Amino acid sequence: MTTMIKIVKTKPFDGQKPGTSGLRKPVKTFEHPGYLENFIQSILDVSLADVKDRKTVQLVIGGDGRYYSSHAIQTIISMCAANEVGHLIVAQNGIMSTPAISAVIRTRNAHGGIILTASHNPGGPHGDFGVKYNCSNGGPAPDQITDAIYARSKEIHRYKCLESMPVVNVSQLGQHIIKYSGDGEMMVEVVDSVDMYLELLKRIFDFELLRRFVSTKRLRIDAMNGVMGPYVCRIIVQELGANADAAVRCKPLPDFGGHHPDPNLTYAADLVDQMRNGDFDFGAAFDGDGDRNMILGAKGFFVTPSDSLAVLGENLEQIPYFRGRGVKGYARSMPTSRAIDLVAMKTGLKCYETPTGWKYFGSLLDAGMVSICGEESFGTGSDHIREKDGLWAVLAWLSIWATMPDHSVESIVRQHWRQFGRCYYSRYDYENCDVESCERMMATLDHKIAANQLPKTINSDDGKTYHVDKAYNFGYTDPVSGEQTCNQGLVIQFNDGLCRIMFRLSGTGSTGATVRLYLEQMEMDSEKAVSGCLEDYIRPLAKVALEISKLQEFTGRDRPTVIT
Ligand code: VG1
Ligand code: CO
Repeated sequence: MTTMIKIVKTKPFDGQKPGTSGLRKPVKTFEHPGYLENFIQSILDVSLADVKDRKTVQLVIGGDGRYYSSHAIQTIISMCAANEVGHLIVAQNGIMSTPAISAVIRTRNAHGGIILTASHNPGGPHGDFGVKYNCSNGGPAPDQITDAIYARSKEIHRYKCLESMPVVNVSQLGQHIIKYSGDGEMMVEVVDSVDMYLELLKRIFDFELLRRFVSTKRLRIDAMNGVMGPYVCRIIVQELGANADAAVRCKPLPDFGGHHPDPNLTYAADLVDQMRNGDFDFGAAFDGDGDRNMILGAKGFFVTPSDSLAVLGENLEQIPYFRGRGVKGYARSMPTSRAIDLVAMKTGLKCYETPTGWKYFGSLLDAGMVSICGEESFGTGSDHIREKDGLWAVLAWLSIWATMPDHSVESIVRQHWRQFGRCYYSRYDYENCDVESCERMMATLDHKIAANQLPKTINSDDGKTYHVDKAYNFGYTDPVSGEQTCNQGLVIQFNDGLCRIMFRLSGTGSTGATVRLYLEQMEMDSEKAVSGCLEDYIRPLAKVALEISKLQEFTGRDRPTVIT
C-alpha cells in the first residue's frame, strides 16, 4: 500500500523574509507547526513554477547538522515527494558543507538545493536554525528569487506533504524509492558528504605537492564542531597526511558544543591561544557550514580576510586550476578592504565592488568576469563553485606557500604589504542591540549624508585630521543582469580616499539588531605598511566614526561585542 498526497491548510507567518543569506530564526520559531512547511512550500512553488516535468527535477538537500536538521530533512523529503519532485540527492546524515552542496548541485546538474543552516549563528534548542535556497548554478538565490519566495510566504494557504511516510534512513548510502498515490515515485539518493567535493578539489589543486608540503609543516585546523569535521579528517589528515593532532573539534555537534561556530578572534579564541603558545606553522578555523575561514600563521599571526583575499589574488596563478584558465578579474563586497584593488591596479584586471552577501558574486562568476571573490567576514572563494569555500581557501594558502617554502605565513603577508601597500582594517560589531534605535541611527546618518550636513574636517584628539571627501548610501547595479540594489550601507570617505568608514545593519541575525562598523585606512608607504601598528591607524578613525554616527548614544553601547 502506498501513501497519499495530503494537502494541508495553512496561514502565512510574518517575517519569512530571507536575509543576507537565507531565512534564519530561532529554533523555537521553526518549531511552530507549519512554519518550516510554509517556507519550504514557498521555495518549491517559486523554484518549480516554470518546470514542465517535475519528474526531471533533482534537488540537493544537506546542511551543517545543527539541531532540528534531522526533523527538517524528513519533512522536506515528504514535501518534495508530494510536490512531485523526481529525485532528491540527500547528504549522508544530512551533513554537507555549503560549498560542497554548491559543488554537488553543479556536478549533478541539479535544479537547485536546499541548505539547512544558520551558518555562523549558534545552534541547539535555544539557538538558530536556517533554510537557504540555491539555484542551478550552485549559488544562493538572487534577490529576485528570494523576494518571490517571501511574497509567496505572505499569501500561502496550503502546503503538500505525504500522508504517512516511513522515515528515510539518511545514514545509509544508496537509493531509496518513495512511492505515493498509486504510481507516484521519488528517488532519494543518499550520498557521501565529502566525495564529490573532494573530487572537485583534486582537479583544482596539486594534491601530490600539497602532501609533500604538509609533511614539512605543523597544522592546526579547527572545525569548531561544525560541518567541517569530516572534511578536515578526510582531506587534511587522510589525503594530505597531516598529523592527527592537526584536526581539532572535528565532531559535528547539533549545538556546536555550545559555542558560536564563527571563525574570528573572539569566537575561535582557543585556536588563537593554541597557535600563540604552541609551535604550529599554520592554523585555520571554519564556521558552522564551512564556507567561512580564518587563517593564522605561527604564533597566532592573524591574516585579515581582506589581506587573505589580496594575497591569494596576487598569487592565484600558482594554483594549477588558474594556471590553466588564467585569472579573469576580482570582486569584493563593499566593506571589504581595498587590498585586492591594489592588486588589481598592478595586474590591470578589474575589481568589482558588490553589496554584502555572496549572492551578489554569482552573476559575475557565471559570466566569467571574475576568478576570485571575497568578503571581510571571513569569506573567500573562486569560480570553481558559487559559494565561499573555507577549505578551498586553506588549500589555496598551502599551495601558494608551497611555492615559497622558506617563507612563513607572516612573511608572505609582510612581503605583500611592502609591495602593494597595506589597508589597515578592523570591524566593530555591536550585537543584539535594540532594533528601533539602530534603525534611527542609520536613518539619521543617512539623512545627514544626503543633506550634506557632515562636518568637512574632523580633528581627532591624537592630532590627526580627517577631511571628508565623499559620503554616500551604497547602491549597486549588477553589471550582468542590470538588477539594482540600494541601501547597502553608509560610506564616508576621507583624505583623498585613503580612509573609509562604513556602517551596516546585519542581515543574518535572528533577534535584535547588529550594527557593523567597518574601518579602513590605506597606507602606501612600504615601510609604514610593514611596521605600523594597527591600533594607531584604527583607534582615531573609530573615534571619528563614533562621533559622526553618535553610535554610542543611539545604541547605549560603549564598546563593541566583537572586534575583528
Ligand atoms: C554576514 C556577513 C556577510 C556574509 C553573511 C553570510 O552578513 O557580513 O559578508 O556574506 O554574513 O555569511 P550580515 O548581513 O550579518 O553582515 V555565512 O557564513 O553566515 O552564510
Ligand atoms: Co557560513
